[in-house]
Amino acid sequence: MTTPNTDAKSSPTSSRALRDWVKEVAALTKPDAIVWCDGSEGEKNRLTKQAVAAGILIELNQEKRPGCYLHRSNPNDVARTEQLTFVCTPKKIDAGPTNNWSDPVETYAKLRGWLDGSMRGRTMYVVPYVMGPLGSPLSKVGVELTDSLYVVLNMRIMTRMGMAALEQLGESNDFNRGIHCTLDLNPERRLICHFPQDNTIISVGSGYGGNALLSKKCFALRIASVLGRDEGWLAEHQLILGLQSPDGETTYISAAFPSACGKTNLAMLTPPAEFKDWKIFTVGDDIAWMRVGPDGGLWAVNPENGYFGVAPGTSAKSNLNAMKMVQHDTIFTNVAMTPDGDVWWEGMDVPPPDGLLDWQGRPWKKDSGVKAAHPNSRFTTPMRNNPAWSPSADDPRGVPISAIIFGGRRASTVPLVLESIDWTHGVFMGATMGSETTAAASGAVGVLRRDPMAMLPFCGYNMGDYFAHWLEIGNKAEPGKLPKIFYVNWFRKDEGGRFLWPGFGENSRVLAWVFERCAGRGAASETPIGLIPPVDGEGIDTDGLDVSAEDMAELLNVDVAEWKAQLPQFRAHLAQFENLPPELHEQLDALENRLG
Ligand code: OXD
Ligand code: MN
Repeated sequence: MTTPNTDAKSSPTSSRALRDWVKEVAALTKPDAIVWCDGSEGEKNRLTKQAVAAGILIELNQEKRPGCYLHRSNPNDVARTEQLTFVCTPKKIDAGPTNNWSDPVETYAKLRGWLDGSMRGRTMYVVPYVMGPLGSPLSKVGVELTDSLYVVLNMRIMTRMGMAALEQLGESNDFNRGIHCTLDLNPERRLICHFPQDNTIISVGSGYGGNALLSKKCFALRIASVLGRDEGWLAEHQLILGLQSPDGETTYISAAFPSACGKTNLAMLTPPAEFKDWKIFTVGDDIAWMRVGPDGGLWAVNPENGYFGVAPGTSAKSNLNAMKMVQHDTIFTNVAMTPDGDVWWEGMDVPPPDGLLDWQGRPWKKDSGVKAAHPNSRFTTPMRNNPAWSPSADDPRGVPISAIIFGGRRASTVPLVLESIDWTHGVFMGATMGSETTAAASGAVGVLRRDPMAMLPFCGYNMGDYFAHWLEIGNKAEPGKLPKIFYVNWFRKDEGGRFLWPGFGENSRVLAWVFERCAGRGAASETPIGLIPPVDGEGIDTDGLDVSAEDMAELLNVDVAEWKAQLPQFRAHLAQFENLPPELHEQLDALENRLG
């Protein structure tokens, strides 16, 4: 519906607060038109046509990839910009040492200046959306106002968007307010600002997913983590999967890994032939909202409705389900294009055809030494496209979580899998986890950074308080119902730099051990850093696995000297949190004692 104004008569919402806010933002940004998105197929078709006509989307080969389009970003706008991302709380201490902070009054004033008249000559789209299953008590409503058609079409995939959201909102004023304006994509006027006290986000100057699809990192993590702190639940950077054993028993596992460490691959992995009786179903691939349920256990929903996955490295071997799901109704961003209008990226396991255009649309040469697809190129796909999609993703109750896995990219030190001694030790493992950086955020790649619970760029408040909140959740749950906490590392290398573990589908062997531990069965050996599967084969099922006994021993080796060498880093990392809960200091002391 296109309207030049936001009167009750012409807007489809019965929420007066929403009408007033849309009116207020329109008065500031002065768009030529306002379009309220209804989420219908007709709307999708109309907006897609407009996007193609405007050159925002390129239609791909509709025979090979029906419903698929390619978007090429401005080359200066291809990843999250953490240095331009701010948490604007009245008190700086509430943003904590890991967030950029700016004063809310000054920041609002500056942004208002930039937004004034910024949508002149443009359309302002009103995108109402629900995060979480419709009608779930765990769900939340957000509304994004944006001048970007690309954002609207992506939001349509990533969230439950349109009339359903207005229905869920009803007359309420309880919704996240997100204002997004691309301005002129000038990095000098790019800012992603969060005002948790007002449940508000203002993002300007970027069209990149993590900066511009405000439902995702901005609302479902940074703002939602604050809502979770205040309302007693957790908003986490975690996938959720259902693991079905050969007996048909399903256990739900969530897992936190930093960006581009394989969450999407793990969430929908295909077990190898020897493991074909195990099945994996995807509930979510990036975000989990978790709450202690009436039974005292931890229940989780995936607030999203689609996947915004990293394309390079995705292949039939690494993620067959992803290759199938991006076959139709997918928006690709910054991948390479073949002469017949198909897509290509590095690591697809298909040789690049002649005549390829790179992610910027330039002819690409095989030996040029430059990548054809941007390393952070993406696909946006509806979650129902995934052959492994779990219908429990739509269950308003969520799913009961039996295990939480933390992990990162570590070439050394960290064993293939480790189980925490108890919840508090698990929180300590999450608080001190580290990973070598990737291309999902701008900045150096391959540097070890401590990324607590994979939330470093996404926790909207002081991380010291966040750790305390995790401990409180542990106290709130029934002790016997709390998930077990694990730590995995698929990326360990030998001295020559060779990966010791094949990863991908074979990771299901590790999940099977986790499953058995949760069922109170699998064997485990105690070490100073936690419990690991015994090396003698009682632990990880290695039947049919092409990994030597020496490599297996190395993968599960706990080198006390290496761990001792890490203690000063742990101490320095934890020291930055003034209000660190004493339990975590105690955990560090206890680890030091156990290491001797
Ligand atoms: C993502 C990210 O896009 O973590 O999910 O960067
Ligand atoms: Mn992510």
